[in-house]
Amino acid sequence: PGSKLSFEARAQIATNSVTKKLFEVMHNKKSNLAVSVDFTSCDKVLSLVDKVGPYVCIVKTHVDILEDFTPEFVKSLQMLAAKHNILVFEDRKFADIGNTVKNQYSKGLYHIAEWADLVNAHVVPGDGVINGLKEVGAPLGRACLLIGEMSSKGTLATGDYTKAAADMAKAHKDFVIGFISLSCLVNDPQFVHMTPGVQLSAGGDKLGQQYLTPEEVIINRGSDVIIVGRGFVLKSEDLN
Ligand code: 5BU
Repeated sequence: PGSKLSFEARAQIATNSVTKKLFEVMHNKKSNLAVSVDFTSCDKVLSLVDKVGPYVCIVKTHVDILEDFTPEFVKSLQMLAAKHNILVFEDRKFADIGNTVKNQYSKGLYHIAEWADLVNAHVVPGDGVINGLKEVGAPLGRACLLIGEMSSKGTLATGDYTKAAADMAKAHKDFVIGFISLSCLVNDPQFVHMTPGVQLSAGGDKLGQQYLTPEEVIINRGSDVIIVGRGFVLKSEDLN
């Protein structure tokens, strides 16, 4: 499954500027690794981003788990992202009516739209969630991934739900640039597929996370980007 085109060729045909930049970064850095920096302190996040910067195409954040968040954190993160040529993906998983997600995206403590190249959204509300995010994000040159599948045990995002997510993405190609999924959902080289729940050996954690191997995800299932958190980070130090 998936596109057989190179990331370089996909960058050339990409119509969305975030897609284009992502494929260029992936081609130039020869990396399809997104690191999920799930620390709860800003310093730990920043220091890991600086260390892995040369080797990754994306850093994925959960800004709402930081215990010492300040606006300066965002400035430092953006400096590191520029230094290492990385895209920033805030894994916010928006899942409300359009008017609410608009505010969650642009306001509150985090002003996510000001610094995150990419965010993601659940499709359970219907496409109002996309329209709300788009009103804020499109003028800023941001983009969104839809959650078509999840890595966790017992996920309800399967079958018709996944298919509906794919259809929603196709109907919003100006702002939705792809999916969080466990495999290639739409065989269109303009869509990017990113897969969490990846470690070098298959398995899981005590809270229902399930891991596939990079080989399974990229080669057998045709995804584009592996998202790795603890498999990458916990080897050297505890996440918290
Ligand atoms: P891990 O440490 O590699 O298990 O971390 C996986 C990350 O990806 C973590 O930040 C999750 O919140 C995120 N994630 C996921 O694991 N599974 C999903 O289906 C989605 C996000 Br969507």
